[in-house]
Order: sequence, then C-alpha cells, then structure tokens
Amino acid sequence: MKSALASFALLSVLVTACGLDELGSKPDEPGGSGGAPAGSGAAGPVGSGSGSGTGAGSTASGGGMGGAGGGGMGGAGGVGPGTGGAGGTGGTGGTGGGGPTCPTGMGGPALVLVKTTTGAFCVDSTEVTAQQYKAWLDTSPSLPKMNDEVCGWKFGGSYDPRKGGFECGSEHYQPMSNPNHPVVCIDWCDARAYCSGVGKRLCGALDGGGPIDFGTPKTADIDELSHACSGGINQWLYPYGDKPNDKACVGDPYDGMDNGEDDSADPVKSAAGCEGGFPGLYDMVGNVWEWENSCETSGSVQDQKCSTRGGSFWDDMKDLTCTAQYMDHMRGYYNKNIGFRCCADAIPAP
Ligand SMILES: [Ca+2]
Ligand SMILES: [Ca+2]
Ligand SMILES: [Ca+2]
Repeated sequence: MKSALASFALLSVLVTACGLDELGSKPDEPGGSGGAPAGSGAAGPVGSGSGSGTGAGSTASGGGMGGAGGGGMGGAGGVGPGTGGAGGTGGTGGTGGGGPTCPTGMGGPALVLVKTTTGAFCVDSTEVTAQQYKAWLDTSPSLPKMNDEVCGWKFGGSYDPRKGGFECGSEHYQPMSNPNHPVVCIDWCDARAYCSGVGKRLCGALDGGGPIDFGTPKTADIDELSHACSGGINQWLYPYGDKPNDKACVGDPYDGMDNGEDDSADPVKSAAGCEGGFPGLYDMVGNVWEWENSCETSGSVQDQKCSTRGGSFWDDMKDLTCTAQYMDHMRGYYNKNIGFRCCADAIPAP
C-alpha cells in the first residue's frame, strides 16, 4: 500500500515534469490545440502547456492483485501559441493487500480464511457433504496401514459410511439423492483419512493443526474450530454473536419440534442465520457434531475418546456454542449426528 502510493506520487511528479519540459511554450507554432485526452488549447499571448497525470490504483483487500490504475488527467490547454499538454499517464495498479490466502482446488468444501493474532489458517466453509465424501471414496483411497499408530485397526476395513448401528441406516448416506447433506455415520479415522486424502487435515490446535490435549478445554485461543466459530478474538459464544438465537442454527429448537428418534441432519448451509464467526462459514454449531484432532492417548486406540464439536440437530442451546463445549466419543464410534469438516494451512502472504 505504502509503496504503491509512493509510486503514484513519483509518477505524478515525473509526468508533470515531462509536460513542462517537452510541451511548454513554443511561440513559433500556431495556436495551441488540445492535448489528448482532455487538453484544449485556447488562444492567448503566452503558451504554457503542462500534462499532469494522476492515476489512482485501487488496492484489493485481503490479498489478490490490485486494481488497474485510473487514466491520467488531461493536460491543461496551452495558453497562446503553445501546445496543450499531453494527458498524463495513468497510475499503475496497486499491489494486492498481501495477506495470507487459502489454497483452492482441493476436494471438499471451499476453504475460508480465518485470521488469528499471529497469522491465519483455513477451514472448510461447511461440513463435508455426502457428495464430496463419495467423490473421495470413488478414488479408492487406501486404508490405514496395520502399523498406523491410531487407525491401524481399520486395516482391512472400509471408509464407507455405516448403514447400521448407532442410529445409522442407509437413508443417512444418499450421495445421489441427498448430495448436500453432511456425511455422517463415519468414525474419527474416516474423517482423518478424508481430510488428508484431499490435501487438508483434521482441525486441531490453533498453532498448526496438531492434536490438542484431550483434557484441555477447547477455547478460542488454542483450538481452530473454537477460534473460527467465535470470530477469533471476538470470542463470541455463538458463530452469529453473543446473543442466543434458537432459530439461527440447526439445533433441536430450529424446526420447532422436539426431536423424535427419526430426525436427521439438514443439508449443509441451509440455516442462513448460522453464518460465522467468519464470513462464508456455516454450521459451526448445529446440524452435525464435528470430529476434531483431540483424543485420549492411553488405552486401546479404537476406544480412546476423541472430541466432537458444536452440537447437532438433536441438541439444545447449551451444546450449540463455540467454546469449551464438546462431546467425546470413542475413536471408532459413529452416529447419524456426527460428521466433520477439515482445516488447512493458509498460504503465507507473498
Ligand atoms: Ca427439533
Ligand atoms: Ca430437524
Ligand atoms: Ca456443525
């Protein structure tokens, strides 16, 4: 920004100087004619044309290229036998805002940039959908190796969403007829494999996405999901602010009915009021719980508890908050009200 302004100023000075040197009074020539594009000569005793360029480059916010510079102002018409000044040269475009950006072209939801006090990271705009999950399954991703530290028990298993047990049935995974429903009935290892398969990672610690100690409260200053949900340093209790609104996000009260056993998730992003804590981010609370990178570290890995975040279509307002609220489930557990989204590192400013 600073350097862009400086170059406009310099350019302006140079153009002005040029105009005076080259286009000044020329008494031998006939009456001045207008300089392009806006100069207009007027007869008079003394010629003095001067071009002055004032290009204004716009600056994009949050990264990206700056806008093109505006055209220069036309020179003032020569007075008398002088020639009108030439139009100034347009300023060059400003350079981009220069902030970090999110990678594009990865599988799954588009990534949203989340700023932190020290940098930024990226988080999926929505829960991963059935269609997106299927697209990944269609690539025949390899199962964890037997010696995988925490997911080796899935060796010889499958990433397919379960069709039975823990409230799950085939109706909860219909990628063709219900493409935009969140994928559910998947365990922690499925979520981890998907995220890594599309070049992302499970959301975890604020400083790089690593695992968060399971017993530590998942507050916005240490946890990516909490940070993104609560608007970062705003520390909102809900993604839409601090005032509870039971119709904003897909919790139990959202549809005005006490949930029966047969209730299930809505398509992602269907609750328009559930945007936040950063623009373009949806369902950070409600719809489905989301697995994150925070698990117990002792005992049988399949049975170690991992945390899920944000509440679901079955939950009351107390579970539909951004911070320090989590439900833990065994790593191998699954349910129709548990899904996930992924995070990724931001691309640093150029
Ligand atoms: Ca309900
Ligand atoms: Ca419902
Ligand atoms: Ca959610």
